Amino acid sequence: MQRTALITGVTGQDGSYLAELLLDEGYRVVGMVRRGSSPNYHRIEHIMDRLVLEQGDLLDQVSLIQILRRHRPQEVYNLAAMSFVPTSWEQPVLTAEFTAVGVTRVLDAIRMVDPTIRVYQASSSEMFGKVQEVPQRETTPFYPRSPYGVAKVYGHWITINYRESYDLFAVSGILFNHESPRRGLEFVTRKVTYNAARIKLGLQDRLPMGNLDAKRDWGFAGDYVRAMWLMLQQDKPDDFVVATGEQHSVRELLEAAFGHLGLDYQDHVYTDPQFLRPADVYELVGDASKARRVLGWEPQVSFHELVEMMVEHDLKMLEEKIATGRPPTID
Ligand code: NDP
Ligand code: GDR
Repeated sequence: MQRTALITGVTGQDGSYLAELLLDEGYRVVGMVRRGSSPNYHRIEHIMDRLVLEQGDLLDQVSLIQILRRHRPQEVYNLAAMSFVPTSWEQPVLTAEFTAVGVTRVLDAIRMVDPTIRVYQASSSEMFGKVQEVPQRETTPFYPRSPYGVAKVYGHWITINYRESYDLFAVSGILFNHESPRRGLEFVTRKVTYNAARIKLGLQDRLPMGNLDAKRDWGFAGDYVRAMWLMLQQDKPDDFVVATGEQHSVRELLEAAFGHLGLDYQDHVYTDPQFLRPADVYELVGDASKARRVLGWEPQVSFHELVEMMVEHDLKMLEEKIATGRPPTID
């Protein structure tokens, strides 16, 4: 019998890659979307005819229950969240409603409609924040450094608590930063690759940035969604760190992206205090040996391949727009 999966956050970076993977695996894929004043489907346009879209919101318990009742999925992937860290200082309460309490709403809906549904919660390396151990693994204590990180810690623990309280098959993937040509423009990797491409094409000359010394463990989103799926195919529910184990600074990211285009980032980049955070996470690097051992998961794309993939995508996209007389910006 064909399996059904529900993805919350299907319009986001990870939602779009996960939807592709699940369709390839033969699932019927239901995507939950928010109603906005205009549709925001650019990341899933190419698979729209194969998806079932349902309106719902993490703030609205009834919408979650109704979607589960209507489609009776075997698997739920809760990827929806307010995911941009700086915004979490601007809107800390809303961030908590989406990113923290929203998880409880999803879990409660599952508990009420069908407690045999398997559920994946999108936890984050931001929970490690001011790191207590290097590299970070499943047992490393959390020390979040933003309202977003704090909200994710709540989501992580409520998932574990519902697993232990109600015997749900509820798992939490502690994913380190993962990027792609579909990454939002405000995140540092895409900001760098998109603007480097614009500078290469003479569309601008300068790029304001924040903390260039911050270090991250960056992988490819396409690789990471496979780990999510694998976690729900196991015999018992458990939590996993998903990371490459390699660390690079924002400065190295700039060198790689601008260097790929034959540019020197130092000729173009300057520090603008508006991109510094009230409290930053200075370094993250994950130990994914448990995911390797239990799930058989391995990242396929290296840091340099990832940066090149993103730069090439942005350059091509901008060149096509210029060639066809369209504004050289993101639609
Ligand atoms: P995006 O920001 O690209 O996508 C977020 C998604 O959540 C969008 O589809 C958005 O919908 C949806 N959403 C936001 N608020 C609500 C709401 N109230 N109700 C319903 N849907 C909502 O994030 P990513 O794809 O990068 O990340 C996916 C998940 O993984 C997030 O939970 C994120 O916090 C987490 N994560 C991400 C990592 C990364 O490096 N990418 C690392 C670790 C964790 P809309 O299009 O309408 O805005
Ligand atoms: P992060 O990602 O906060 O790790 O959260 P982001 O790409 O925004 O920042 C990474 C690091 O780069 C530094 N930085 C800048 N960041 C941005 N956005 N813009 C800049 O100009 C800039 N200059 C330097 C930041 O200070 C930071 O240290 C992402 C999100 O996807 C979360 O949802 C997810 O949980 C974590 O990754 C893992």
